[in-house]
Amino acid sequence: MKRQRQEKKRGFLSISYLLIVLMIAAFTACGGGGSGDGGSSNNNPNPTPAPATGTISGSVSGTIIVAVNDNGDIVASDDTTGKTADSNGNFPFTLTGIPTGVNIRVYLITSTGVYPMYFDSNNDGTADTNVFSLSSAAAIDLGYVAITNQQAIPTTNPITTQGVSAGAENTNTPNYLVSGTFYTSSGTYTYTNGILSANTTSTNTICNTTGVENYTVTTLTATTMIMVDSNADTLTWTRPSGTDGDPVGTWTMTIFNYLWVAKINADGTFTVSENFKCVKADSLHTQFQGTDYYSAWVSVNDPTQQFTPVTVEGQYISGSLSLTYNSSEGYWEGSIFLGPTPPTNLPLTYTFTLNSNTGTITMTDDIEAFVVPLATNLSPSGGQTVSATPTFTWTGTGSGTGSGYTYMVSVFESNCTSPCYGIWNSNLLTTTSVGYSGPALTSSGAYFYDVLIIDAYGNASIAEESFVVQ
Ligand SMILES: [Ca+2]
Ligand SMILES: [Ca+2]
Repeated sequence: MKRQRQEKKRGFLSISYLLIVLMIAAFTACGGGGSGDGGSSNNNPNPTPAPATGTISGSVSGTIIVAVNDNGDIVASDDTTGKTADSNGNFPFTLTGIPTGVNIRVYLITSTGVYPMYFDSNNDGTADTNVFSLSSAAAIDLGYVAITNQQAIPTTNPITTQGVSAGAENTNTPNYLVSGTFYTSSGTYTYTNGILSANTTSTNTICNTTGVENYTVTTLTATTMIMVDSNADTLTWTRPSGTDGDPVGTWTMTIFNYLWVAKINADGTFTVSENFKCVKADSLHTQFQGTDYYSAWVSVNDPTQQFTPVTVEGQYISGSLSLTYNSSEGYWEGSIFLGPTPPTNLPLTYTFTLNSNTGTITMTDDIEAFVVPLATNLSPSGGQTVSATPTFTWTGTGSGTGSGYTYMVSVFESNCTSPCYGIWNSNLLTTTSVGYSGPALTSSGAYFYDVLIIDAYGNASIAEESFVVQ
């Protein structure tokens, strides 16, 4: 019984670490300047010319604007935060690098929701589709884009621009846009010798704090910026186009169900807008001696412990659950046992009450799904003796990851005492193997590791095995 509790506890800590990965991402306020270690194209004397791309511009009353392709991948974005309003009180936006020959959808994200841009494809006076494509490097000026009846309607129909044609309506909204509540952090940055140092001076998220965070930029090309934070977590940002080695631009990053838009400005300022929730209710599925355990893990990121107490109400909680502050990790946490089979009355909604000297904040998060499959055939296993740099392999959910699943591996010391924190976490993976690249493993040391299958919302299943280092 004790062993069982330990296993479950480790699992919770695994997922909490994953949360911390996300929390740290939320802090990511990039910086710029210009030295840069450059990308591979620096070494290419004859770079391939970039394909022709178009632009989309217009004005809005204040929002994030994203253009996505059929896969839901962001191809361009802008954020009016920090921009100067025109004489009508509206803010200009420009989406650059719009690929040609690709179906494009544009979304406006405001404090009240996410609005697809619709237009009239057949000139009958009624907007009927949200999809268009560019056959050439067109420059589309939409004029002012108004929100009407839950749609974003441009003053100028995009298909009146030569080289632009309408496509069939697509009513899918990318997962990372479903939460329309965005928070903004801003400040100043420097970018020197590959270190992006961001000083956040203002934030309206409940979980971020002001102050300096340093990121090591390992890749900075025209379209990709990869940075590693102080916890060795890797954050990958993309932009449609830009200057090799120069971080100035508008970057996006999606992790699970969340979107970050970082604007790195030439004047040394930055803004980061994100819809990541600082309160989380996620499901966990573990198994011990053939029995399944489903639970909810609830957490509130609160690095400065500005809140106390923090309580949660929701399904499978009698009355309210008072969360425990984890001072090592800087968040409140608690777990709720849901049973040996996943509840079917989804979503489960949990309401968090955060008390502080300045008042009470109420926020909610849902559990939308459960991850039923567990990784199997874990290797190494059963306390097997391995090298100090083992490769972990497992059988996942079939070809690829399917259903938006990704994998993550977390390693723990077997003799760690509660609370037991992981010593290494992989990045999110789509492969079914990964080499250990954490702190040196102790000779003759005994370790546990978890293989998590994680869905698009951050819910997870956890399989666990053990190994010993030679
Ligand atoms: Ca029409
Ligand atoms: Ca959730």
